[in-house]
Amino acid sequence: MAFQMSKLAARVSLSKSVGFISSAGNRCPSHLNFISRLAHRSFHALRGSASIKVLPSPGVLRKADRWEKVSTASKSLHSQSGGAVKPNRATRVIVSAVGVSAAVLACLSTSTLHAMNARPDLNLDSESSDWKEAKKKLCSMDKEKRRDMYRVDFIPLEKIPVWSPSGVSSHEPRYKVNEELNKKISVFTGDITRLEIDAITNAANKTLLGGGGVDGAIHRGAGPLLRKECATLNGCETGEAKITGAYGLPAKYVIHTVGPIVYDSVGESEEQALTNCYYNCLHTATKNHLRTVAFPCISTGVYGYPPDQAVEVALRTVREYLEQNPEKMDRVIFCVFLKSDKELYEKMLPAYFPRGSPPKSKL
Ligand code: AR6
Repeated sequence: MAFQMSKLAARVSLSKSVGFISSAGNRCPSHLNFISRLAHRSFHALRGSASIKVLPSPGVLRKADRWEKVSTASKSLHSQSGGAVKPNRATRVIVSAVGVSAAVLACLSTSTLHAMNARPDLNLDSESSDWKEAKKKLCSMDKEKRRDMYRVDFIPLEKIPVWSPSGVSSHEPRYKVNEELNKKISVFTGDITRLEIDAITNAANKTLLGGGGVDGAIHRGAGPLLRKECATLNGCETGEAKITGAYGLPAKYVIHTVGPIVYDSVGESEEQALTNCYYNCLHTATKNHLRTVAFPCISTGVYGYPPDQAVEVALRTVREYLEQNPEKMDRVIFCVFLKSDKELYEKMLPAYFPRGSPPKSKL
């Protein structure tokens, strides 16, 4: 009985702390709240029949304080109830039920507290969180801690191979062989939001407030704080680039750019605007000491830039930027989503990043 009472006391304290976790972290599953309410009601019923004094509410306590209160509360109830309280059978049934609930809840609450510990005061899911505070905290975390915060699965840089040509290129090289630059290029097929690198670039619109395609995927992955930060940037003109935190994404930053819209055919101004997108994103990255960057195929979705022309702009601009700033960038990843884009990049890369010819056989 004393054991059950101790659990009950623990439950009273825990129900408060779980309530706190629920409102702060929005991570408390509804069944926990249900158990919490059930236990609370049972406790009040028991209090009426057994004349037990209610402990002062612990309110929102620090984790250590909460556990201290739990143990004090257990002792207090134990001594108060010792022999003097003789509950009837119905009360014993209620107490047992509450005891089991408390044990289950204690386990669940412990794991919730661990999760809270891993995500200290940082809720990336809530629109009411302070984006500046969140950005600052994320920037100060090491990689292991940040990994607890990701809202999507991640792919580390080590799992993204450096590009190597498959088969013989039908294109004449347009630049000299430079093996140092070749080591900085990757082609990744898949979702850009999963890349754990310094910065991913976003094919955004002028409002920077989100949209469809890759823009939508980035905003969904990052969570509501990305939109909050974007709302402070006064939009973005075509060809420009603006940088924000990446919040729940594995990348550290998002560089937003707005590609040109192609209505009929690509003219000089569209081509220049797309060149500016790639250049300004790379420039923004290096200005912020970011050394690993991924690009989606900017403008080639709903903005209608023909992919076979866009690939040439992308490769030329990156090649020339790397030639001029070889020491400032470790890796540029061309992130392709469609099989047709993957084939285009595979076909065109040897023209912009040619490999050295293999040594000639002396036979
Ligand atoms: N990861 C990588 N690439 C992706 C992903 C992803 N998760 N999703 C799509 N793509 P688009 P745009 C590819 O239309 O043409 C938005 O509504 C996609 O296959 O996203 O520059 C903005 O808000 C394509 O190759 O961008 C703007 O209003 C590429 O990303 C507008 O679309 C770009 O397609 C911008 O249009």
